[in-house]
Order: sequence, then structure tokens, then C-alpha cells
Amino acid sequence: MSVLSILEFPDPRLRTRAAPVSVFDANLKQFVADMFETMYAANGVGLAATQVNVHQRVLVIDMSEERNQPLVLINAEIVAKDGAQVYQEGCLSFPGLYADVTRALKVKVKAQDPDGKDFVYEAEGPLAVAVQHEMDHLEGKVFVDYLSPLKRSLLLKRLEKHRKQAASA
Ligand code: GNR
Ligand code: NI
Repeated sequence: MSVLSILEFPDPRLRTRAAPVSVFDANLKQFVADMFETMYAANGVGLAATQVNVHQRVLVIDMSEERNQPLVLINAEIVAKDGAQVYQEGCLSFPGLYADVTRALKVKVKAQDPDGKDFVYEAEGPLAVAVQHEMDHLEGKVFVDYLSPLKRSLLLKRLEKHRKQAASA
């Protein structure tokens, strides 16, 4: 297993659209294990393959306090969504940055597991936020894309400041 390095904004590779997974082999299972190791090491609740510069439709999530409820969605597609919620989001590709984003309250996704088996997964609340946030990464989309230009530029300036402080510490 290995901890992979996470791309940070404004890395243009974060804008890549991921391709569907077509080969469900031991390499894929190894990659999923590495994604979990990377996500847990970074104290994240989710991670999309895009963030580790692998442009295939793989995402992992674990919203549990105990870090023992791993969820893997491969080739996930939203088949239904309902309602709306505002949630303060963060992203491992934007260290130290948080902003309110409005998304669907509930999502129903069709996905495959690491063996290529189809399943349907329904999520609500914070878990539904994570599913939508990770699916966006696979489309090259990031949470600040939802903010108004004014709010986005304010936050990105703050991110720069945070980076400079981290670099001089
Ligand atoms: O660790 C993460 N926390 C988080 C908090 C609120 C909404 C979404 C997230 S996902 C994020 C990890 C990440 O960047 N995944 O792409
Ligand atoms: Ni993210």
C-alpha cells in the first residue's frame, strides 16, 4: 500500500475528465487500497482518483467517526436526486479553505464495486454531499466553481495567504 500525493488547486490536472473503468483487475483493487490509505492519512472523508492524478472514475468515501465504513463507487452515475441542502465544504485540494455549497439532499447512484458488480446506492445529508463532491472531481469540477465570482476570488486570495504562511513556518 502507498500514500499517494494529492494535487492542489490551481493544478490544471484537477480539470481533467475521468474515463470509465473498464478493467476490474488486481491493479484496480490495489489502487482502491492506496486511495483509502491516502484519504485516511490526510484525514479526509472522501477522495476522487482525479486528486491523485489518475483519470479514471473511481471514488472512495468514509464519513464515519471510527474510520471503518469504507465506500467505493466505480463508474458512479446519479440516477435520481431530490431536495436541497447547504453544507460547509472543504477539499483536500484546497487546504484550509471552507465554503457553503448548495447541493441535492438525497442522491441515488448506480455504480460498480471493485469486482465490476453493479449496485444501487442511496445517500442523504452529509454522505450525499460527499458523493456529489467526489463525482464532481471526476468531471474536472471543484467546489469553488459553485461560488459567486466575488466570493471565489476572496476565498482564493485567502488560500494564497494560507499557503505563504505554511511555506514560511
Ligand atoms: O475531507 C473532505 N471533507 C469534506 C467536507 C465537506 C464536504 C466535502 C468534503 S470532501 C473532502 C475530501 C475531498 O477533497 N474530497 O474530494
Ligand atoms: Ni475534494
